[in-house]
Amino acid sequence: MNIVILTGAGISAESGVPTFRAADGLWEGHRVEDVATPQAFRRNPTLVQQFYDQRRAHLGQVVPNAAHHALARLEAAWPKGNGFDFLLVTQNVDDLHDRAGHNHLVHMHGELNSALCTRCGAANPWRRPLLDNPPCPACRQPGGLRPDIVWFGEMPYHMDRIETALAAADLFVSIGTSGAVYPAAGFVAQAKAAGAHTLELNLEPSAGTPLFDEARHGPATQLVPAWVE
Ligand code: BJW
Repeated sequence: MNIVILTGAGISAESGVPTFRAADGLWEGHRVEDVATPQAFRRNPTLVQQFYDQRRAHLGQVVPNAAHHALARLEAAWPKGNGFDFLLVTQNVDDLHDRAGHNHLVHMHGELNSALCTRCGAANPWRRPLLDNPPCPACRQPGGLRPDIVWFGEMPYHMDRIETALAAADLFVSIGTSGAVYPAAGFVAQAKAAGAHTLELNLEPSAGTPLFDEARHGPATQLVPAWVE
């Protein structure tokens, strides 16, 4: 029995991390699409570094919620090997799944706690501001570090591992995502084509709801523990 779980911003909402497409999804008046692109970074690197520096700092004020903990319990209890596998794919760049405790987790849109060197390509663990243009810890060159975030038009991470897991999935569960951003929005169709049962857990019906075999709507901190137990 292979399970693939996809999470989005909705799972972290009740921890106090804002979602992207809610009424409050603006950052100081900017749409995410205006700060989360390579073009925005070229146009105004200071603004984009500030956006991510603030969000990285905010991680210190939030903790995993009941939904993150329920998924960690599920992974710990899930048999592995001999036809059983577990993969948690998150679109989130926060570290709340990591802190809840996972060994089978991929961050497809990158991580706030990582800095990518545009000169040598190293991904460096990173907790401090990037605004001051610190040198890369790997190559020592200054001024090349950017947020290790997959922006619009860039290739998401771990696609080979995700596609392999989807092709073998028996169960696909999507939690707290609007289904507005590809390629993640297409995972339900890929899992279904592979013969998986598909379940959506989201606050409200999403763009993708009709594609799922089953949908349950409500807050993640209630839906996810109830589904896991
Ligand atoms: C709750 C809740 C609670 C609230 N409980 N639920 C035209 C057509 C098709 C595709 C494209 C197109 N034009 C361009 C594209 C491609 C583009 C794309 O999809 N654009 C769309 C806007 C159309 N995609 C890309 O460019 C991607 N790369 C790519 O495609 O490369 C080529 C490729 C080719 C072939 C194979 C593979 C790749 C890259 C996408 C990068 C996304 N980056 C962002 C920002 C960076 C991260 C950051 O700054 O933090 O990632 S965008 C933003 O959206 C962020 C998120 O991860 C992502 C998804 O958002 P999410 O998580 O769904 O959040 P929301 O806010 O939208 O939804 C929250 C949901 O939770 C809602 O439904 C609520 O109801 C719910 N909720 N509270 C449960 N308490």
